Amino acid sequence: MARLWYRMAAGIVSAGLALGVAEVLAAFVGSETAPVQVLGSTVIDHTPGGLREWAIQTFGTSDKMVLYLCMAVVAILLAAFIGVVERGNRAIGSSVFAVFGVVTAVIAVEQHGVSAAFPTVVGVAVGIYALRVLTRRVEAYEDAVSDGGVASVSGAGEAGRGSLGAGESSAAAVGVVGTSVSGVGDSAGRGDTSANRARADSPEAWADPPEARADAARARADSVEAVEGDRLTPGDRTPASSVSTDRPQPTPHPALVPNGASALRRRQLLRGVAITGGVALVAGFGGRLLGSRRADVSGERAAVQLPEPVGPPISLAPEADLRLPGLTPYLTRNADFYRIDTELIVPQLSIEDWSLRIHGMVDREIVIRWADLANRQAIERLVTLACVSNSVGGDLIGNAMWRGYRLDEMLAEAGPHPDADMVLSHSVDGWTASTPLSALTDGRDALLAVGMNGEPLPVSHGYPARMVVPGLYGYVSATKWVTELEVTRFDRAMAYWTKRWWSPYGPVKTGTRIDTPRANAKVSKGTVAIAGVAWAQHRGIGAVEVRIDGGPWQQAKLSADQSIDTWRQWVFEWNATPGSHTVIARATDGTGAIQTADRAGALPDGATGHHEITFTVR
Ligand SMILES: Nc1nc2c(c(=O)[nH]1)N[C@H]1C(S)=C(S)[C@@H](COP(=O)(O)O)O[C@H]1N2
Ligand SMILES: [Mo]
Repeated sequence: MARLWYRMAAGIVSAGLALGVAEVLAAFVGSETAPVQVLGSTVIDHTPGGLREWAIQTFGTSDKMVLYLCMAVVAILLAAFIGVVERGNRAIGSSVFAVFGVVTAVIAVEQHGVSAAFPTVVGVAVGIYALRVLTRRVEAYEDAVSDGGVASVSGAGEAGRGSLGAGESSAAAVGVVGTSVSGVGDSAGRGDTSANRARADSPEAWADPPEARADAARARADSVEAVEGDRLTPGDRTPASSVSTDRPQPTPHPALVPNGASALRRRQLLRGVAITGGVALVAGFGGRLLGSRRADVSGERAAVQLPEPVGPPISLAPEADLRLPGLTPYLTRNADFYRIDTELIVPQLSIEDWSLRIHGMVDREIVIRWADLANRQAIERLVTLACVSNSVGGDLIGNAMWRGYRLDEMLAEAGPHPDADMVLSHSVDGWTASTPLSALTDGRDALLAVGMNGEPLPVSHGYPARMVVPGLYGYVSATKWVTELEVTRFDRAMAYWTKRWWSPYGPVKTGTRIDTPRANAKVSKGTVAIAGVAWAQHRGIGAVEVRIDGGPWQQAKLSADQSIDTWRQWVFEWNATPGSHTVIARATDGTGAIQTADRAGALPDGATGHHEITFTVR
């Protein structure tokens, strides 16, 4: 059983080494070319909408962490399997390993071009080499264990020659024993010679890694030393019998006791596994660190000067935030803002490399560079951004102050054709969103945003530039790290999530969430503030009502109306009676439409239904 574990360990550390080496190379070629990223993004890209939905609902914004963990479990199982099926004389595991390498390399090339295969190819080659070496060590150990007794005896008795009679692959191990002992009887030099002969006679000798040979040589030297240190006299057969009993017994070299060969082989094997595993970890984490250091734009971001917005600065009415304990603040801090994207590694896009190309069905293609933005007028607007995957009562929604440039002005300069109806925005990594051209040109504050709450965009929220369009879910409008606006038509192009069964259109649905009391909370009797947020971006919120224990709908008090593009807080003060209570909330948007009670999941265009919680009053 233990031997199976050794093979598994050999497979796992070899695969780890492959990934580690690839990480180091990817630090130079591009972090997105590391096999972990290549495979991870492939998994994400092929995750059907429903499963993504489930993953986001279940794991929220830690969905990627979960993906990594799942991938790690699969990789470890696979690597263990590869280790178990690998044989010294039949490279079965290596072949499986190589197949995975080739597949990953091909995907990498498809994703990022020919050079993207480099980290995977080199990593897998190194990994296969490690697997071959370690497998031979496992087998040398196994043979030493099964032939151990015989080998020791024959080796001790017949010196190096004994090894010739021993099983093929145990020959090397026997050679070590024979040499040590023959070194006692004859000269160390002759012992070495016979050992070399034994090794040369054995096919295993050739398969033995240089390091193992060095180990064996060291073992020979050790044993000779040990023997001479103990003043063994020539002719003594076994060290044990020759040690005088009136002195403390030195520990004999493992190679000199029965089964010593297996102990030596085991040590070589474990050392090989430990070194390979260690190098894998250092390379993996070192490579990652190196990669992020090399590309990191956080220093550049800290030095970016945001443009001064024109017009009166946003004044937040004091009543825009009810400031109740447990109630979501009106403005979401950058650090608290939900993050949803398909990136495993956040793109590090320098302002030097950034540009926005507006092309497709336009009269003249235009390219806007970072420096060009200085000649444009910036504005600042409050906009609540929501994710289509937000479930009823979920927290994939946030409200920020965005600073940037009007997209309608930029589009007008390019001159969209009259028959165009969609803008397919592309991010630097190839993700796309389909936004109705009308939503970008109808006068709403659709922005190319560069600032969020007074700071340059955080890197994970799209630095240096992203789109923000009031009234639309993020997946059809809020492209982060945006580099291209392709003017086209809905019947000609499909965006990333539309290809995965989500709707091509994603207007935000009216929603309400009860923030306090929390579901299943226990509150003390007296006046309880039932409070939450409600949104209907670009239509505004007209009213919020609550219904307690199936009673009548009652009007909640709303926070000040800041903008039809942002959410509003609401509160209903209730004189709580002891017992268990159920509260439902619903919103009415600025057009007078009441939020539907029909329950629907997020796929394909956003969840509906009233948020309902139960709490206990004591
Ligand atoms: N490049 C890129 N932009 C993207 C996405 C993405 O996966 N890649 N996800 C979109 C989705 S689904 C949402 S809800 C918003 C979330 O923006 P945030 O992470 O800043 O909150 O970004 C949008 N922009
Ligand atoms: Mo989203």
